[in-house]
Amino acid sequence: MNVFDHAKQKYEQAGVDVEQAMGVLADVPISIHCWQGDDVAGFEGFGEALSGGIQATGNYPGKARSPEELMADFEEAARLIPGRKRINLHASYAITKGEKVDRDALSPEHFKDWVEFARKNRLGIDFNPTFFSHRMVKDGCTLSSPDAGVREFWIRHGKACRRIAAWIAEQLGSPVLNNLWIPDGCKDIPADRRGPRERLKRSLDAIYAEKYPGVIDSVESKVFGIGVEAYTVGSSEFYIAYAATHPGVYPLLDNGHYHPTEMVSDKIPALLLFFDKLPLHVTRGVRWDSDHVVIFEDEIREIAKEIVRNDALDRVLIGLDFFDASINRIAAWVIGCRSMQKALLYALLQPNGRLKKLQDEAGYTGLMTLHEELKTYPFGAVWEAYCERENVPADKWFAEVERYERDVLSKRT
Ligand code: RNT
Ligand code: ZN
Repeated sequence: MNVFDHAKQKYEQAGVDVEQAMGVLADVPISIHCWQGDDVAGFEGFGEALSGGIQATGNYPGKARSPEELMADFEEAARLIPGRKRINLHASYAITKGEKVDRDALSPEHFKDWVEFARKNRLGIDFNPTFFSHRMVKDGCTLSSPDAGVREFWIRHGKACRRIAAWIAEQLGSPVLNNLWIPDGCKDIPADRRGPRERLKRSLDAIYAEKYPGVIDSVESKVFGIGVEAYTVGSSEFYIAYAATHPGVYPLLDNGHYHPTEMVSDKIPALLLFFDKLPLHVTRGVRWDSDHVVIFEDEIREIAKEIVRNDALDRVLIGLDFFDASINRIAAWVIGCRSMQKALLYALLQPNGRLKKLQDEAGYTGLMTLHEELKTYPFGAVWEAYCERENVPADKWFAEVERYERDVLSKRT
């Protein structure tokens, strides 16, 4: 008997339909962030350094320097990733063909090439206004700034991005998640925690005043950033309460944005009771950094399990968010995305009904036993078969990345 047949038999004995799990997985889109390809640099060419309390560390050679290079690199990664894919863009990746266009003047035409790229590669698109790496970030603040001129500039940017997102949705006939994250906060103890939040609330109301049917709006909270350690205006409570009181706006959970023992997997079922959609930034927090490459670890599996056992694969919008400049950037994309997909497959291969019944009947010894035994089930054989069916390499994809590095990346100087 080959390894896949053996694995199938083993899972079937546990009450799991392996074929069905593979079929479901093939239909789950993962939104892959464009910014892993160039260390969150973008194409504006104003010479601004990355700011806002986020950092891409490392200087691995070969990062993309133009739209053409970023698109080629993304296609290379996409060839090694099974299943459905979307591309997640930031406003700073506008393609302006040499023209200097400020953030508040961006319009759909600057994303025409991306729409064509998405069509050619059968991708959906998601979008993000860019509230960092810009001279109008004043004293670390944007939408919550005490300076009305600064707030107005960023409100115009926020509105411009929603118009762009609406246009993209219309072009592709697929809704666009438009996620807002701002870096606003203080390095040290603030004297006023309420004022900035009041101003942020008013700015958001202005940005979201218009309704756009194809746009799913979300607000992303954070606990701290580098240089913004003491106070974050857009905190978790602030945005969950804002979203709960503004239909059409959703709270986006980035699992790098909480205290180390606070788990996003636990927040997912809680919020699914109140929101019909729940967007995620899947990442990996390591000490102070919220953006390490996603790997197949416990919390990723737990997040995937919550999505699967709440029957929410069509309500949770899975996006990735990490940036590592110390390793091959294409490999980073491939590892991160495949790890998320592995976690989903792992979750789909759990006998979730049986496990739940054990909990409900207080069969905790049996529950722990089954949880632990399932960990050494032949999961790898199912993942391999899935990759083969999707026409991507099962485990030996790195040789192709090395070839691309030799032929393409190493020539970028
Ligand atoms: C920052 C947030 C945000 C960014 C991207 C580039 O802490 O996670 O999502 O990483 O928008
Ligand atoms: Zn994020």
